[in-house]
Amino acid sequence: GTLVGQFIIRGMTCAACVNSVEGILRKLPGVKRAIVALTTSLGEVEYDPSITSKDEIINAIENAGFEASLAQ
Ligand code: 9UX
Repeated sequence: GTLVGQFIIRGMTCAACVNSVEGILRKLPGVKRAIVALTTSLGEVEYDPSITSKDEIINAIENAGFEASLAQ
């Protein structure tokens, strides 16, 4: 199966931050698609819930030095 999670990501200040967060998400097992927007601070992640979870996605972003929370 596939779920889509939307996250608020704080602490990104340039395009390289966005690339960094997208790279982290795309390397996370179970993540199928990740798009991050600097202007809105939003990230959208499509993932397999049998492999990863919203909590694991948030932890991966925070381990990279950003702050993340559920957008809804
Ligand atoms: Mo940009 Mo982000 O110079 O951690 S890479 S601020």
